[in-house]
Amino acid sequence: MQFPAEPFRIKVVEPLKITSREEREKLIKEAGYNIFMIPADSIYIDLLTDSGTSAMSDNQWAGLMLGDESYAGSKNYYHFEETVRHIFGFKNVIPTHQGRVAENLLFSNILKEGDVVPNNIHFDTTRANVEYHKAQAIDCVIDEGMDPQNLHPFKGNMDIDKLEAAIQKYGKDRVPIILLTVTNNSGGGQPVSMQNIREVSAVAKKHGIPFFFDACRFAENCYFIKEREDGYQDKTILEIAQEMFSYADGCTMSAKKDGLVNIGGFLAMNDDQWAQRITNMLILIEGFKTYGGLAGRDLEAIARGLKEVLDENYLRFRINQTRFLGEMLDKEGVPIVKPVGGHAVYVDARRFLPHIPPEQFPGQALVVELFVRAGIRSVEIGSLMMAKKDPQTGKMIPPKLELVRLAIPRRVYTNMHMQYVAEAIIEIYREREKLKGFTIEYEADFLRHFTARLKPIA
Ligand code: P71
Repeated sequence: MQFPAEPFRIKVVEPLKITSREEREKLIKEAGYNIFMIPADSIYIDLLTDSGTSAMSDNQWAGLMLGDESYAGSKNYYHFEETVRHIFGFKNVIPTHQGRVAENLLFSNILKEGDVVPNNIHFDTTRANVEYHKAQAIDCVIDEGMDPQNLHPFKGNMDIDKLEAAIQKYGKDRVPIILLTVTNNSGGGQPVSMQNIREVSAVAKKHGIPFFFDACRFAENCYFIKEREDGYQDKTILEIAQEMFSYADGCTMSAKKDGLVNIGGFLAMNDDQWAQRITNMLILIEGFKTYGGLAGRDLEAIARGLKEVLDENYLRFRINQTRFLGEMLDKEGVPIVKPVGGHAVYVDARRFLPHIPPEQFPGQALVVELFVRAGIRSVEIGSLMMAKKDPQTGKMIPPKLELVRLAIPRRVYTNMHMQYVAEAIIEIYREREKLKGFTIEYEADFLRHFTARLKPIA
C-alpha cells in the first residue's frame, strides 16, 4: 500500500474555497508577495503550520460541553492535571494559554543576565524568550542534524561533547537549565533517541543542572523511538513517553501540537519551589492556577487530546502521511530534507532554485509560485525569515539553509490532498528555471517576514 489509510472518518466538513489563478495572482500582489498577508479563506490547502490547526475528535468536542467554568477548582482542571501527571509524571502541573507563555514563566523565574541555556536547537520563541532575559541560547545538536542529506535516524540528538564543552566554558552556575526539544522543530522535525535522552540526563545530574523537555511534539518523537530504536518495538507509546519524561525534571508544552487542540499549553515540573514561584506569577499574568488563561472546556479538550495522541494507529498514519508526501517529492528528484521529520516536509529551495541567489529569496519564490499555481500556503524558512545583518556593512548574511516548510495539520487533510500538493510541487520543479527572485520593498526592524512587502524581479 502506498499510503496508510486515514484511521478516522469524516463527520463534519469545512468547505474549501477554490479560487482561480487570476484571483490568486491578484491576492498575492495585493499582499506584497507575503503569504502571511493572504486571508486564510482564500487558501485551498494551508500548510503554514501544524500548530493550533488540528481537527479535534468527536470525543474532544463532546468534552467541550462538559466544561466547568468555575473560577477556581474546575473539574476539568483535575482531569487535565491527572492526565498530565499520568503521561509526563511531573508533580506540579501549571496550565498556560500557549507554549511561549510556559517558556516565559519558566525563564522569568530562573534566568539572570549572562546565563546560558543549551538545547539541541532552540525554537524561535524559546530563543527569543531566553534572549529577552539577557541570557544566551546555545544550540548543541549533533553535526548530522545540520546536514539536509544525512540519513541519521535521530538527527535531533544533542551532541554530548558540545553540551559538556558549553558547561565547562561558562561554568555550571551560569547554566540554570538544560533543554531538549522533541521533536527538533528547527532541525526539520527530527527525533531524539532514548539513548541520547539518558545521556543528556546523566550530564545534567552530574552537574546538578535541572533538565527540561520542550515537549510540543513528544508523541511523534515516541513513535520514532518505537520505530527506530532497539528495545522499544514492543512497548506502548505511553510506556515510551513515561520512560522519556522520567529522565527529566520538567517540561514546557504547547498543546497546540501533540495536545491536538487549537489553543493551550502547560508547564510541568517536580520542584515545588520553582512551581510555587511560577504559579504566583501565573496568577499575575494568565489567571488562577486551575485555568491559566484557558476556559474549563479547553482544559477538557487538552486532557482528551493528550490521551488520543498516544494511539498508535493515529501516530502511524500521522508519521507516514508526512513521510509519503516527502517520498512522492523525493521520487521525482525534488530536493528535500531527509529523513522526513514528523510534522513537516522541508523542501531545499537552494538546490531547487540554484539560479536564484539568497539575496533574491529562492524560498519565497517557491512559496509564491505554490500559492499562485495551486492555492497552497507554505512558509519560507530561509533568507527572508532567518538572515542576519552585518552590523558594519549592513549587508545581509544568509542562513545556512534556504528551506520551504510544508507543515501538516493533524487529522485535517486526506492523503489525496497530499497527492495534490506533491503534484503541484513536481510540476513547478519541472519548470523551475522560469521562476524569478524577489526584492524587498518594505521591512520591519525585526521579524520582518511577517510584514515585509516584496516585489518580483522582472
Ligand atoms: C510552528 C510553531 C508555531 C509558530 C510560532 C511562532 C512563529 C511561527 C509559528 C511553536 C513552538 C515550537 C516549539 C518547538 C515552542 C513553540 C511555541 N511552533 N516550541 O512550528 O514548535 O508554542 O506557539 O504555543 O506559543 O509553526 P506556541
